[in-house]
Amino acid sequence: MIKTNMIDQIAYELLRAEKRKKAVSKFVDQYPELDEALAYEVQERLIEMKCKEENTKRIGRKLGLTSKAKQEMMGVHEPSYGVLLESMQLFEGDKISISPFIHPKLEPEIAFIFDKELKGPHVTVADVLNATKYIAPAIELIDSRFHGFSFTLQDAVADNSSSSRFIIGERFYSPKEFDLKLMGMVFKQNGEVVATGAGAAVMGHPARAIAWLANRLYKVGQSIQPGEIVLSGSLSAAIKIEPGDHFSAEFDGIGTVEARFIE
Ligand code: OOG
Ligand code: MG
Repeated sequence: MIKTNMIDQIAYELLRAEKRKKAVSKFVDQYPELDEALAYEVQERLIEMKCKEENTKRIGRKLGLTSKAKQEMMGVHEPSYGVLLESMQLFEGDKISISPFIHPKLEPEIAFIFDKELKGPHVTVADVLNATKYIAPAIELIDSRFHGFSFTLQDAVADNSSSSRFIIGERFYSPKEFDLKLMGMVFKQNGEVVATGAGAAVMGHPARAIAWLANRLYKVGQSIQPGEIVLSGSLSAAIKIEPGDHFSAEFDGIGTVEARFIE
């Protein structure tokens, strides 16, 4: 198949899977030529299609597969990134219906909000902290469009790194007040602890994941823009959501973000 046809076809099938709530099989078997670079082209095409269809716009990025726990769970050895759209943002206090999703899971994350451009190729942890206006506690709802969350890195990249929705807690702090690698986190489902973690779970330091992103984006002529939100990756394994669930992710020093789900 001609390259552009393949890109359009995969992007179309992923968008249809999301809209119809019907998971698809991974694409690498059908398209062995789908390498990481092409997968990011699919992601770009998918995002253009979603922006049109949902009349929305880009507001940031997300990192995926940044923790050892997540990489082992998914059998991959490097992180991925995706795009956050305005239509994906939910707010604390919303009663979130799980009916639009295929098999939603939640992840506790630290969000970074930038007020300076962050441009590779040699971005460091210190550069990330200098460009960050605020950090905030966050929750990401992931919902892979692949059956049973079964995919290779290329499939997940094409699928915008399983992104679906996110919530940024309404407390904002300067990252300079904290040692983010030592920041502890307790994740509760209906009052019971289901996961714990520390910032260091994310590539040794959450800002290191952001530096990886900036340096990776440089290779495709892009950068992190002032005003953008970046989710730095889950501090623990993702937890499956059931209707009626109440989740809280409490971070040392920056407080708690909560999410409530209905049928
Ligand atoms: C890929 C996305 C993982 C994270 O924070 O690690 C992710 C997946 O596990 O489906 O968002
Ligand atoms: Mg995530």
